[in-house]
Amino acid sequence: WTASGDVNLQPMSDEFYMALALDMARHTQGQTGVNPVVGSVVVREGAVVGMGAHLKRGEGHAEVHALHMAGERAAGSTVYVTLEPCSHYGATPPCSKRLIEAGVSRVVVAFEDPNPQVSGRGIAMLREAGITVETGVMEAEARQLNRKFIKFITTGLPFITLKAASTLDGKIATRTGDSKWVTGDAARQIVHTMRHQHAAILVGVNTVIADNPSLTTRLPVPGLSPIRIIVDSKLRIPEEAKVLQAGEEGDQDTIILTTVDHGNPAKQQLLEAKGIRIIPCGEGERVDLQAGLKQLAVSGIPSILVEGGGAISGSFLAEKMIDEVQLFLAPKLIGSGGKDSFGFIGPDMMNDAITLSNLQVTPAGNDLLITGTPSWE
Ligand code: AOF
Ligand code: ZN
Repeated sequence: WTASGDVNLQPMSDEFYMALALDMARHTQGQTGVNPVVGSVVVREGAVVGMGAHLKRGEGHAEVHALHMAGERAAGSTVYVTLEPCSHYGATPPCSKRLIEAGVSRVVVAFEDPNPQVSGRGIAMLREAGITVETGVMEAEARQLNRKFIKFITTGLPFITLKAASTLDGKIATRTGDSKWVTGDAARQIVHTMRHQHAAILVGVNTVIADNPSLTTRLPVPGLSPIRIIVDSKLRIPEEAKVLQAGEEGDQDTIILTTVDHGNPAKQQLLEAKGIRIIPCGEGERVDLQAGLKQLAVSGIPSILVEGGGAISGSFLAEKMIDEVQLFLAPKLIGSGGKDSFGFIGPDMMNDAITLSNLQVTPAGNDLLITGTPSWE
């Protein structure tokens, strides 16, 4: 009966209220753009008097919503926030200033804001004003929840999730190229949730040619559809491809990463006339993925779900650009003629294999979902 459903969590502890703030933040994943997900709870004399979450970039921060709900009762309260309150004038005035003005007594923070514009200044402002500040409460959970924001704000590159769905022997299609379907419904539902939680989804042009996917989010209740990015070095994309048409809501964008030398200016013009953004990056035969990712980050894309196929997934792995792997495994075996899920030339020695840590194994219907973090040192 605790906020997180965890029976081991002490009621009326800092963790109890931080878990509630984290829950609110967790439910807004995918909707805050380049901003973090943040939740806040105001507690006074043993009662929750305010709650809030940051819902959308440009709108109020979590603490502001929570303080607004608390009104006069914020004076003398303890405020829980999943991220250090900000100290800068951004789209909104500093939350630390607002907390000081509200007369709160104590602020409990999960972790310091890695945004260089803040990084400790918010906490310092609060302490200077005589407010007791505690940090590090449920820090690991809070960092995990904002891992995309942390990568984006500290490196200027998007967080890259690699998703693949393969047979137990690591194949994404049979020897004839048939791939419908490797995994079952439950796994595919999780993929749509992943799409909702990423700013963009990326595939290679071969996947567009082979499968003509629409790459939108389709869930029992409406989800957010990511921007669609196609890696297409020679602009081979078919004009009638579904990814080039506006989605049902008509609002998702499509971007094509290509080469400077794609040699097809007429096709480029045609695509641009359809409203497709073309980013030339890389000379010669291959798209320079690193350069492309930098440009995408500058355009305000903090996270990308790479959904294949094998060649693209392989390139991202070979170039060490993956932050997280989400691998669905179907209990099927199709033999050596099948298509590899990760098409890269691997190392000579087993010792040099790409190794995943923080491994989590979750059943998804009849399939398994294995989540891990590659270590690139
Ligand atoms: C908070 N509470 O709820 C959020 C914070 O563009 P702005 O003005 O919204 O500022 C965004 C930055 O503010 C973001 O990069 C992060 O450092 C912080 N986000 N801070 O105190 C919140 N969303
Ligand atoms: Zn703020």
